Amino acid sequence: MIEETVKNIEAKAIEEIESVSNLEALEAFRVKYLGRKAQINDLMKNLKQASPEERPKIGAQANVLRNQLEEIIAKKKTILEEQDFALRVKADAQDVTLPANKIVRGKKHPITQVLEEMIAIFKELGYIPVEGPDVETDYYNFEALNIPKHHPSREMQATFYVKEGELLLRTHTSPVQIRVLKSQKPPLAIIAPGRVYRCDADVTHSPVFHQVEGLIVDKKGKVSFTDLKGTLTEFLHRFFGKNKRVRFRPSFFPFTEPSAEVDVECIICDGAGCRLCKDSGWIEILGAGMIDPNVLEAVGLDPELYSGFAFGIGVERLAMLKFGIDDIRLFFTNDLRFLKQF
Ligand code: 2U9
Repeated sequence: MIEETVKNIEAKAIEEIESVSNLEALEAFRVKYLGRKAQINDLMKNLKQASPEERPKIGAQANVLRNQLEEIIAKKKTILEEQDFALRVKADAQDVTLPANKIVRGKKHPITQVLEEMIAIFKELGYIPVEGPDVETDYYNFEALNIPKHHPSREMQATFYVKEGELLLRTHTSPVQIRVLKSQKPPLAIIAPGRVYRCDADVTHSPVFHQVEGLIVDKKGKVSFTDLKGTLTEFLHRFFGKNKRVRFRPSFFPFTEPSAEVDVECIICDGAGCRLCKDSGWIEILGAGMIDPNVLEAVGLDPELYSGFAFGIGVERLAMLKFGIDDIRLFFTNDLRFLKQF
């Protein structure tokens, strides 16, 4: 009778364990066969009614059954846990051969690129970059540079005034150099890169643009006009290539005497003549000259003891020539279709 019940429980359990397919179902199985309300417990209750001779037999059989059920459950648990682990590994798997997400990289603005290249060249030639304020006084921007009030040359540089006749947006970076000359003793070789402002706007003029100006001052006789020619020719050769011819023409600036304008062989037609160079074969690229004695006096240097040269270069103009751009406004409208090309 008891033996039969044990066999039945065993058979049912073996049959049922087959369809247990996950750990929750296994727990339900355990509760059903070994929990408080399990049939195996009824067997133990029957023990009380059994005769003293039969009791050990029943007890032993119940224990064998309990051990058997525990073993079945433990085996199944191992199988299910392995299955579970395999499934999770599969679900978490990363395909390391997939291509990585494309990294969108920003680029430097073409003006920044050209500015940095110019600064690098002048640094190699021994010049030290200096900076100064965008808002300047009339004195530093004009007076000290030999451009007195009401002088016609002020009209060459249509000025944005912050306070009429007193404060203005610098029209060139020359005031930076005036500040250095007033505070440091020569010998000095500096460049002043930065933004400048002029009330002017068309395809070749922007109200905000960039300049690199430069200046060298030493004891009189140390730097000559020949040094100026050599320095600027070297700069242009490094920037545009050694094959480009360079020429110097006499010119006038209030802050230099004598003065020159410098042309480079046309970048587009290589000197043959085209629309850009107006069939001349040459492109005007920068201005320069020996520092005017009046400017040296203004910063407290005796023109009998000191001399030097200075130059001014428009960065946008160089960038337009380098990249073949015919409208300066493209640099300032921030159209990504334009900017992405550099
Ligand atoms: C000091 C003394 C002299 C700077 C100079 C030029 C000639 C010049 C133009 C180039 C293109 C301006 O950007 S542009 O339109 N500049 O031609 N600039 S000499 O002379 C100085 C500067 C500072 C103390």
